[in-house]
Amino acid sequence: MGALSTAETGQRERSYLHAEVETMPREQLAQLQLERLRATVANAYENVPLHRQRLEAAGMRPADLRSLEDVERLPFTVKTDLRDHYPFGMFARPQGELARLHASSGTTGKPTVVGYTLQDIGNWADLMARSLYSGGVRPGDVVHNAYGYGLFTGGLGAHYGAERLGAVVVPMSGGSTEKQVGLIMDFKARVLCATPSYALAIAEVALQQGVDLRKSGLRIGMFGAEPWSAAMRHEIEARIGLKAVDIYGLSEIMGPGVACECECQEGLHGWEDHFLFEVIDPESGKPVPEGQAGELVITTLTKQALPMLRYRTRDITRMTTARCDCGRTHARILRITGRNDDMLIIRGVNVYPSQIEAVLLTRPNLAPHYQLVVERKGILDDVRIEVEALPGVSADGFRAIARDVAHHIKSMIGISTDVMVQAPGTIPRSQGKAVRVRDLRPKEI
Ligand code: DLL
Repeated sequence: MGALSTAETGQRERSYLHAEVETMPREQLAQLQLERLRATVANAYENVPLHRQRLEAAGMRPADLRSLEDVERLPFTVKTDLRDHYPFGMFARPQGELARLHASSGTTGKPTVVGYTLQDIGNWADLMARSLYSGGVRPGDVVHNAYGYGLFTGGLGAHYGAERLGAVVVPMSGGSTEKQVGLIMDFKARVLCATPSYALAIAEVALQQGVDLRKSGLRIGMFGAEPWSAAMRHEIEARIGLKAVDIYGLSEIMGPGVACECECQEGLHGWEDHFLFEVIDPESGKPVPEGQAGELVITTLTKQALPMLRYRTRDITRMTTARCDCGRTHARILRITGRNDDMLIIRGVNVYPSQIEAVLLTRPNLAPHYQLVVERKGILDDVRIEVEALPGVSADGFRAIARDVAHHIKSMIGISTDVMVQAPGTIPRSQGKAVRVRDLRPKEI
């Protein structure tokens, strides 16, 4: 029999894929960041007209960066910059030096296109391999990759990382859920890569086929690409019988693997040798004190084809540089609460869907599937929560659940909501990023 992994023995492991850099003292890490920041700003200044114009307008030249704090003097970059310079206007390398393009389709307008040189792809594979390893994946593990392949960065990002690590990848992509279940069982996958909502959908289809994934070989889930609450983590861990690890990333910066949890599961290590992280007040643009919530801003430090200066992610989080039990020195992003764009203002109260999710998952007789429907009633916004009862609950039970949920949302979040309990299987299941909000408010013109 092979040696038991630490996940099985319950001990905390201290082993790293890139030990030297993952445990580098923070002063040394800061020095490395400063050197790389200078090179990145030079790359942006010399090769991207938009960055040059903005840097000149701010009176900044690459040589003016004397310390890491000087990053605050750099102008921000936002998503619309990429759209306004569609498709390749922000690339710092000519087409002949590119190796790959990815794109994300927004809900409106043109997609956001991102490009990579071969070296960018190599760094990405390294960071994804590091992320998978820190989550507990090991060479030789069968990795069932249910992130979508294609223009979305999830599929190919996880694929290259798993290969780089020496794992055995099953390039499944999203969809054909019944087939996914069969292959997970037959190939004895140890690792599942998927969005958290799709992982739940796979578990549900498995049960319908009479397969209990808790009895499968799955031990680790590398879940990300959408916000999910701690309560959702517990739900998934209980239903599939694995350790659910949070992984973060975005295509504008690279793709998955910008930050990832270690086996301590107490925040996601942001890989600071390749990225510079800041948390700012979204209103004032000024940094918030460490530990306070704000918008995550990321500067790439090694990207050749698409250097990004102070990219405003619109993701809301907190960061800490406190030491982690795993021994890694890289700062941690604490769970992404949600995106600025997804924040609902209900009767003056700011609410993220994940806060509502956290309450829903504590209530009995509810399935972990929900949607929020936002409507305009007069001049006020109104939210209806559509949830699903577990199989076997009676119609009277539906009414009792609705009252119970409304009561708990009111007392925990402070908003009054309509709760609509529906029959099992009614809420659409996701195959990638779940749609949590249906916004029926009239569009502003
Ligand atoms: O979702 C990359 C990715 C793929 C990350 C697979 C993790 C796993 P985009 O499609 O560009 O890239 O979407 C990026 O998704 O700004 C966040 O709002 C959200 N997001 C990504 N990971 C997480 C996470 C990929 N772990 C956007 N928690 C980001 C919460 C996440 N939100």
